[in-house]
Amino acid sequence: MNKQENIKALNIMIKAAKEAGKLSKLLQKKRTKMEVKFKGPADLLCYADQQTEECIKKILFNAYPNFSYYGEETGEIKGKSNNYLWLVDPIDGTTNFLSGLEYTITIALRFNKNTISGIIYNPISKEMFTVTKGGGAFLNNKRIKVSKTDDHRRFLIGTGIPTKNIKYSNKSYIRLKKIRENIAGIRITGSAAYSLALVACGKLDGYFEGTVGVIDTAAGVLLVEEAGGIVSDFWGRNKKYFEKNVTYVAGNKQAHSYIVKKTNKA
Ligand code: LIP
Repeated sequence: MNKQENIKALNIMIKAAKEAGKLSKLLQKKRTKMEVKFKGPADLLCYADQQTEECIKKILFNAYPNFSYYGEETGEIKGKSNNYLWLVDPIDGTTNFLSGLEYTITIALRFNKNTISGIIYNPISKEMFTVTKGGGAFLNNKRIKVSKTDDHRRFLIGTGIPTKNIKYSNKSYIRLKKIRENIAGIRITGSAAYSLALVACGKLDGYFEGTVGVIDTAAGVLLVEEAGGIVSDFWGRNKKYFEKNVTYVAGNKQAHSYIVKKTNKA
């Protein structure tokens, strides 16, 4: 796919996210009447997840009927093209959504397992984060960069407390304590995608979380990298590792190395 074609695919993702944003906001007004199922401990599923994903799928398949697809609720749909794959999380932050809080919609396009473009949309704040590989990261069409904060006492760092694999959670509390010790503050947005987007635009200096899937993070990882940031696993290793062990550390250079250093002391 050349640059033009990648931009065309990005515009389809933006259209799908905006339609899904309108629908999910309408559904959020009926959240107290919605049936909620449990996919696992603190891992909620509701009617809006499925309806919003159907809305996105329709727009993506209309434009690219041969691409493969993997969605948080639908799972895998093999297309004629195995090279191109959509990754879709229709509501990242379902627990937030069901409580009337902000959530995000995230869509990424992969070519041969590499993310080439993606979006993260917060329909409540109307923040549309967009990114193409080699084309930079943007918020509402304005170029964004990670923060320049280099004094750890000023760091504001995002995270999430794991729900899946509770057995890991003790370590995550030790990790949180180590990282929290000498920084300005910790923020839990409830959406891995939104936390990565906030790092990319410099509102958070760094972010770390375990047990979050590539569907939540693919677009956000490219966004942070195109905004001049660094992403690795808890041990500072590259994509081959963080997508397998689903542990993520993202940030500007200083915040990233600070978190990895502290993580390894946990
Ligand atoms: C959520 C992640 C969040 C994590 C939650 C949950 P979901 O994804 O975005 O970072 O802390 O446990 O995994 O389930 O709302 O798509």
